[in-house]
Amino acid sequence: MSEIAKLEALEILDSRGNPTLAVTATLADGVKATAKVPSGASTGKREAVELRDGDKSRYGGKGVLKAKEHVEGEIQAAVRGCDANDQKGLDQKLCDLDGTRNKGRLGANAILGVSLAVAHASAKDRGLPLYASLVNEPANLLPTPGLNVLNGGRHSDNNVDFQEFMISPVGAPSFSEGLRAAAETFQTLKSVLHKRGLSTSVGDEGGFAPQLKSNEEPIELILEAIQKAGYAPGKDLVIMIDPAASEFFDDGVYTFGKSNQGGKTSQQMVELYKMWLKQYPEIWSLEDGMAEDDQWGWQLLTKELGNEIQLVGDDNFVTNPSLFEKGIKDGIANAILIKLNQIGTVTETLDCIQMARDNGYGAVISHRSGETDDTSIADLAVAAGMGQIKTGSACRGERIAKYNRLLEIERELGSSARYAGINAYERRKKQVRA
Ligand code: 2PG
Ligand code: MG
Repeated sequence: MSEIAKLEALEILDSRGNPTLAVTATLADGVKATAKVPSGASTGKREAVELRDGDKSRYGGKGVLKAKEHVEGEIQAAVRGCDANDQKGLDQKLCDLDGTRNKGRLGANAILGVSLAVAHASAKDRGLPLYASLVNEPANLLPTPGLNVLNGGRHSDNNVDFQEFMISPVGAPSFSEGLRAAAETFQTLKSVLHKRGLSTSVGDEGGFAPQLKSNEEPIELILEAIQKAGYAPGKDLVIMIDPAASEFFDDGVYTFGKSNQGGKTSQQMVELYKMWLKQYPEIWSLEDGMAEDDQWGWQLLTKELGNEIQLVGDDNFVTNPSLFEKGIKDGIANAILIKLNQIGTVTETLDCIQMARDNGYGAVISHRSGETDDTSIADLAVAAGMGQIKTGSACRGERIAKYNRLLEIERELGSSARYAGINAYERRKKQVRA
């Protein structure tokens, strides 16, 4: 048994320049590990609570000194002496100690920092990489990445309503070759934009964020870039979209406010997606196509398109096993987005992934728009073995850190490494045909 001896927390900055927590766990034998907590912008209402100080004289109220105090005070006192190798026991203890349903008392940032730092310390203590120590079965599947090369919505100040336009190198033979194809396409997209006199400044997740004429234009530009980079759209690289529709849904209407293109009902949104799929068969995944509170719209979307493409639930499931279970029963989506800080512990995150697997759902491991150089999600993606990750574009250090970690894991696994490639996509198509 390796006992937890000490917990320390530090208020650091995330990629948007807002405070977040770094937690360091030290074990009795001196082994030490640190985890840094991410932070979202387009958050689901039912996410676990990120505790902020609310003291307007510091960081506009966004400081996390209370969460730091909780880690070093109450949490440390409760978990000191606990077995670092018993992640489940630790996470249960953290949830019980908090005592609320949404981790609002101690803060999901404090709790996740501890949960993840101890996971790292335990791995180190056992001489295992994190991806191998998180699960019992051998983990050797490298995920297919979705690179968010064009940013809109809450992640940029351009006039594109939809938040993320991603490219996914499904046709590559390996993770490293896939990353290369995506990075080359990203560079080509830069010159495509540049030639048209469009801005090549980037948004929060490293994708370009130009002013465009419509919400379709990003797709056209990306398809052009894929081709110009020498790849086949729909074969080598496919498109994944995250409109983050909760962000522009109000009073039963989806309003395209940024592009000033009016409003749509749920039914009309489904019609729009159907039209896009006809026009752009390269689209194979749609995340948060409907708002978290639009249950009827989600059911309609799943009924109409669930047999054709991947439909990922993010804001509606918020990596919460009970919400996800209900969503599955209600026939919503066919995949889930997985973000550690939406739920706040490693164990509950792994439970959600297991639930996806058990129910034939896909699972996409994801970063947040506010990130640090922490690379835990790269290891989590390999541990999960579900074959998909999205962690931003091919630039910005906090995004690249995760892709680079996956390159390291691929090298470390050597000949046993497998690349998910087209598999997640094929699996869905097969399910559909069956
Ligand atoms: C999303 C995420 C990550 P945020 O909506 O999927 O891309 O954004 O972290 O702002 O919630
Ligand atoms: Mg999302």
